[in-house]
Order: sequence, then structure tokens, then C-alpha cells
Amino acid sequence: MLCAALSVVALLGLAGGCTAPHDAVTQMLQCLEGSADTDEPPNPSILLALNLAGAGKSSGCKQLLQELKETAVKRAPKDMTSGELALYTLALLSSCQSPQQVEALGHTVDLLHWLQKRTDEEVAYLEVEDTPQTTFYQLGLDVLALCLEGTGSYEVAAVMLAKEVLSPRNGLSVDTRAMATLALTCAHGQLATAGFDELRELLRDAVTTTANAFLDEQEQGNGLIGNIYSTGLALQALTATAEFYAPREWNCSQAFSAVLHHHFQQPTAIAQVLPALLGQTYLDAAGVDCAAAGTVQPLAQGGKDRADQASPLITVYYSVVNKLRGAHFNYTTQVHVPAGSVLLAVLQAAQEQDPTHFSFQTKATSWGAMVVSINGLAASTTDKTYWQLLSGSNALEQGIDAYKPQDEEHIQAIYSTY
Ligand code: B12
Ligand SMILES: *[C@@H]1O[C@H](CO)[C@@H](O)[C@H](O)[C@H]1NC(C)=O
Ligand SMILES: *[C@@H]1O[C@H](CO)[C@@H](O)[C@H](O)[C@H]1NC(C)=O
Repeated sequence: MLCAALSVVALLGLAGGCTAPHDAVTQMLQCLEGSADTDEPPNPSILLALNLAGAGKSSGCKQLLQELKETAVKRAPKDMTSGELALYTLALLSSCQSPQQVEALGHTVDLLHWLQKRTDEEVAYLEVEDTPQTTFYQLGLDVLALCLEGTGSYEVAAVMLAKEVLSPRNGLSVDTRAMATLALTCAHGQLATAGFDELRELLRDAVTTTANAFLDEQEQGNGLIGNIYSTGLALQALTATAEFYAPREWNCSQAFSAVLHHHFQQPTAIAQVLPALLGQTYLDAAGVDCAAAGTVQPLAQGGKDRADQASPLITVYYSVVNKLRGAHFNYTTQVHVPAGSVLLAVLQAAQEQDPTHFSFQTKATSWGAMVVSINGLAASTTDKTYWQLLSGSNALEQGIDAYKPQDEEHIQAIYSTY
């Protein structure tokens, strides 16, 4: 589901820190609350964010927690990736529930056991292939969850993550570096008493390097670090690492106002940025005061903004291109959709006109519908291929159910690797 746009808000700057205006926070909470029990599949990031915001007592949260537990017992031993297991672990920890004993549908599952197993597999794969089985983003989530849970072993994974962050050849996205920074900050703190001096030195180096790079990027980006959707995680990282970039100071009011001027509509985007706006980070997931948690005011409005039926039609050019695997192709068509339509409408119109070349399939994910196959050619996690979306030659910053093409725009879906 999408949430109604937030109204533009003013920012209150306070000495020694920043606070987001109450109205903006309330609207974000209402969005999360509204999507808590409606999103399919259940989204652990939303429960985590609501708990961190102290809003974990609502009925939506209870229902979401229950759905997550049911999904965990069904899928954890079967087909959950390391990062999914990690997000579930964080969501449970933030609900003051033990990940080691998740009970639902008459079954019990030890999420920590599976998280440890999948993380060890990531590390083994990385040692041989120079890349994790999934992604460095998920490896960051793994280290973070194992570290916060407190009994898992993640030292080797943390070292590999730190080395990747520090490697000059690394092309890691802001999102990935932010997640790695949260993870390595946790590890740095937890290993303090254990005499891992050399390891801690490496972790400190990685955290300090990324945090300083984020401060530079924020200055260059007028408050944004990466794009608007990576800035939330980067703000969490900067919130958690003040001691690492001291005596340098973070201009948090510049970053907050950049974020607050954007109209977030995707619950997952809000779930990543809201903790930072409240001075919290994923590192706080294990320290939530569940007894004190309050509830959110009921959702006042809602509903998607869809293209008006009476909207004039626009023309969108659309190409599907594979120059990577098997038989190469590049088919282009043009479709007419109401102005204000999301890209999904373009793909549907193209498929209707010419199902032979423009058929496609999607999968529901935490960010909405993801294109997983076009013209019979499917994305593959083993092969690390995906359908990249572009406008002209620029990669889109949103997916098919959020991005709205303009008249005469040329959209390309190009089969690519990551
Ligand atoms: C890794 C990653 C990818 C990988 C996923 C590979 C894999 N199998 O693991 C690949 C390279 C395929 C990818 C693709 C895209 N991505 Co991406 N991705 C991420 C990243 C860094 C981490 C996601 C993750 O692993 N989460 C942890 C796991 C455990 O949670 P999960 O819910 O199971 O994650 C799944 C979804 O996130 C999904 N996914 C990943 N990206 C996207 C994007 C969209 C639009 C959708 C619907 C789903 C989706 O793949 C994940 C693994 O299955 C996030 C960063 C972030 N801040 O969240 C960006 C992010 C989610 N991606 C983003 C974008 C824009 C895209 C693309 C649209 C880019 C493009 N121009 O083509 C495409 C999707 C196009 C399509 N086919 O529909 C944006 C979404 C912003 C938004 N408002 O929608 C983010 C936030 C990055 C950013 N800051 O711009 N992505
Ligand atoms: C923070 O950034 C804002 C906006 O760029 C600027 O006006 C302000 O002077 C900066 N504050 C500090 C303390 O540097
Ligand atoms: C595919 O074909 C279209 C139309 O001829 C062209 O504009 C586009 O650049 C091509 N794309 C690629 C990646 O070759």
C-alpha cells in the first residue's frame, strides 16, 4: 500500500541535536500503522520502526508480529535468505520476543540457528567467490542482528565487511555502507571487553571512514546522502557514530530538512528514515522498553492517489533489452496511458498490445512490486541478474508501482547484473 503525501513541514532545530516536528512524525507513524496489518507479505522493517518509535502496543503491531511469526515458522528452515532472517530477528528483538524460540501454528523455530547458518554460508561463499551469496547489504544486516542478539558469532563476517567497506575498488551503495556501518559500530562496541584489539582497530577504521564520507556527501548533496531513499539509513549511521567522527560535527538540521521536504509514500522508505528522525537507530532494537510502549492515533485518511480517469493520455516509449544472456533482443513499443499513471500501467499496456515480446511478471516485496521476468527471461539470484529500469540512460530511483513517467519519456528495462 502507499500512504497519502505528507504536507511540507517546518523543522525545529534544537541545541545539541535535531528534532522532527510532531505533525510529520505522527503522519509517518500513521502510515506505518496503516500498512502494518495490510501489507503482503508481512514486513519486519515496519514492526521494527514502530517499536523503535515507541508505538509497538497497537493492535496493528500485534497482528503484524503474529504474521511474522507464522511466516518465520513456515519459511525460516526453507527459503529465507540471511538478510530476511536478520530483519525478522531485529523485528522480534524490538518486540521483546526471543528469536531463539518463535512459536506459531503449533510449531517452534530457532531463528538464530538459521541466521547463524545462513551467515556462515555467506562467509564461505564470499571467501571463494569474492562476493556474498546474496549481497553485502544482507551481510551487514546479518552482522547487526547477530551482534545485537548477543550470542551469535559474526567476527569473520565483520572483518570481511570492514575490508570491503575500506577497499578502494568497492562500489558499495550508500544504503549498503550505511547498513555495514551500523553493524560494525555494534561489533566495535560489543567486542570492547573481549580483548579483540586488532579487530576493533579495523572496525573503527571502517566506521570512521564511512561516517566521514557521509558527512562529505551530505555537504555536497545539500542534505542528501546518496538519493532520498538511502538518506534515512545514512542518517541512522550518522546518529550512531558521533564518537567516531568527533570532533567533527554533523549538521543534522540540514539533513533533517532535506528528508522532511520529501513526500514519502512507501512504508518501507518511512520505516528506514523514521528511527533517525526520532534520534534512534537499528542499534536500539534490543533496548526497546516494551512495557512503556504506547499506541498511535488512528489513521485519519488513506487511499492511493491514482491517475484521474479524466486525465489526458500521455505517450511513453518502452524498450525491453537483453544483451547479456542467451538470444539477445531489443524490442521497443509506444503506449498511451493516462497522465499520472505509474510505470506498471505502461508495462501492462505494452503486454496487452504485444504479449509475445512484452509479457512480464512481478513479485511482491517490501518496496512494492518488483519486475522479476520480462519476455520469458527471469532474474536470478544465483546468477545475480535483474531487470534494471531506466529513463533514457538514467537508472530510476523507484520501482514500477511508484515511478510516474512523463509524456514522451523513454523507459528501458535492461537485463543487467549486480
Ligand atoms: C540489494 C538491492 C537491490 C538488488 C536486490 C538483489 C537481491 N536479490 O538481493 C537489485 C540490484 C536487484 C535491486 C534492484 C533495484 N533496486 Co534496489 N535495493 C537493494 C538494497 C541495497 C537492499 C535491499 C535488501 O537486500 N534488503 C534486505 C532484504 C532482506 O529485505 P527484502 O525486503 O527481502 O529485500 C528485497 C527487496 O528490497 C527487493 N528490492 C530491491 N530493490 C528493490 C527495488 C524495488 C523498486 C522493489 C519493488 C524491490 C526491490 O530485493 C530484495 C531482495 O529480494 C536497497 C536499499 C534499501 N535502503 O533498502 C535498494 C533499494 C530498495 N532499491 C531501489 C531501487 C530504485 C531499485 C531498482 C528500481 C533500480 C533500477 N533503476 O532498476 C531495481 C528494481 C527494478 C525492478 N526489477 O523492479 C531503491 C528503492 C527506492 C524506492 N522508493 O522504491 C532502494 C531503496 C535503493 C535506493 N536508495 O535508491 N536492488
Ligand atoms: C547547516 O546547514 C544549513 C543549510 O545548508 C546552513 O544554513 C547552516 O548554517 C548549517 N549549520 C551549521 C552549524 O553549519
Ligand atoms: C534499444 O532500441 C531503442 C530503439 O531503437 C534505442 O533507443 C535504445 O538505445 C536501444 N537500447 C539499447 C540498450 O541498446
